[in-house]
Amino acid sequence: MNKRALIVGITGQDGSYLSEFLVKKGYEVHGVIRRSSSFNTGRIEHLYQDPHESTVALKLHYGDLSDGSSLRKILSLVQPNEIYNLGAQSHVKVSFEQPVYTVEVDALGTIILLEAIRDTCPEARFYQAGSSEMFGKVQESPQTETTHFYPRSPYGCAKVFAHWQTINYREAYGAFACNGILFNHESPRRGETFVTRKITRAATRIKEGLQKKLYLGNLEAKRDWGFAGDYVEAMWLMLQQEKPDDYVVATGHTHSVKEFVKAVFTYLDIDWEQVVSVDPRYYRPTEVDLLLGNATKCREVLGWSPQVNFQELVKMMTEADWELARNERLIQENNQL
Ligand code: NAP
Ligand code: F7E
Repeated sequence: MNKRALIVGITGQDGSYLSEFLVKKGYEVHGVIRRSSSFNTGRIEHLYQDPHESTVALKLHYGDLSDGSSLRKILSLVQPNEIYNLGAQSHVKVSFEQPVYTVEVDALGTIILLEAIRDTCPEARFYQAGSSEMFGKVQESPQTETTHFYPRSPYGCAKVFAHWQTINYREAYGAFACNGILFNHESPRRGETFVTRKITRAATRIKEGLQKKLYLGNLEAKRDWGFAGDYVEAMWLMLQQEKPDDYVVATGHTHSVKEFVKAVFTYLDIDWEQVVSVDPRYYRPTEVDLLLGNATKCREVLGWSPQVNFQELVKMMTEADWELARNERLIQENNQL
C-alpha cells in the first residue's frame, strides 16, 4: 500500500514543492488548508486537478494549527505515516507587528499538532520546519546543529520553542520527530513580500515599463540562499532514516541583499542604482545581519546536497517573473486597444 503523508502548510512555497515530490514518489498526499475569503491554492492547483490522472493526487482538508480539534479529526481520518509541519506565519517583519498571533501559530500551533499526533497516530514520523532565524545574532559562523540559538524576532523565538518541543516529544514519548533547520530557500513560488521575490518581481516589471522604482530596507544583510525545490528532498530524507535527528540544510554560501539586487538587475541589463532606493520602513527593530549554514551532517548522513547555486537561482526567479511581467504588459496593451 502507498505511504500516506499529511502536509500542514501545503498551500505555501515549500508545501507545493513537497507535494510534487511526494506525489512523484507514489505517496497519497493529504494537506491541511485554511478557509479564506479567496482561494489560496494556486501553487498546488496543477496537482489537485491533474487532467491526466484518473484519481486526484492530493486530498485537502480544512483545518488550522490553532484548532486542535480539526487537526485531531484529520489525523484520525488520514492516519498518515509521515507528517510535515510547514504551517506558519512565516514573515519575520510581520512577526514584529503580530507577535502574539505569530507565537500562537508557530509555537503553540506546533505543540497542539504534536499533542494531536500523540493521541491519534503516535507511530507517525514528524518533520518540524525549523529556521536559521533561530540563530539570529549568530554566536559562531558558519552555523551548525550545535550552534547556540539567539533569535532576534518573535518569529525566531516561536521557532526556537517549536524546535525544543519537537526534541522533547522525541525524548519524552519516543516520537520519531525531526527538526530541519533550514536556511533561506527561494523559488519562483516564493511569496512576493520576501526580499528575493520582491526584487525579481519589481526588476522585471521595471524592465517591462510597468513600474519605476523599487524600495527596499537593509541592503547589507547577508543570507545563505538556496532553492526550495532542493530543500524539500532533505525534509523527506530526514524521515527515511533509522533514527530521528536534527539537521541544518544550507548551501554554505552567503550573499548580501545588495548582491542579489545587482545580480538580478545586471541580468536584465538595468543600472540598479538609478531605480532602487532604501526606505527605512522596511527596516526591522532587530536585524539578523549574517546567516551562513554548514550542512556537513546533512550531506554525510542524508547524502543531500543542493543542486541549484546562487546564479542559477537568480536566473530561474528572474526568468519566471519576466514571463509574468511580459504577460502583464500584453494584457495592459490589449486593454488599451
Ligand atoms: P509560506 O509560503 O509562508 O507558507 C506557509 C504555509 O503555512 C501556508 O500554507 C499557510 O497557509 C500555512 N499556514 C499559515 N498559518 C497557518 C495556520 N494557522 N494553520 C495552518 N496552516 C497555516 O512558507 P514557506 O516558505 O513555504 O515555509 C514553510 C515553513 O518553513 C514555514 O514554517 C516557515 O516558517 C519555515 N521556513 C521557511 C524558510 C524559507 O526560507 N522559505 C526557511 C526556514 C524555515 P495559507 O496559504 O492559508 O496562508
Ligand atoms: O528578508 C532584508 C531583510 O524577508 C531577508 C523567511 O522565509 O527566511 C525568511 O526570513 C533579508 C532581511 O527573509 C527588504 O531585512 C531588505 O535581512 O526575504 P526576507 P528572512 O527575514 O530572512 C527565514 C530562514 C525564515 O525562516 C522565514 O520564514 O532581506 N530586506 N529589504 C528585506 N526583506 C524584505 N522582506 N523586504 C524588503 O524590502
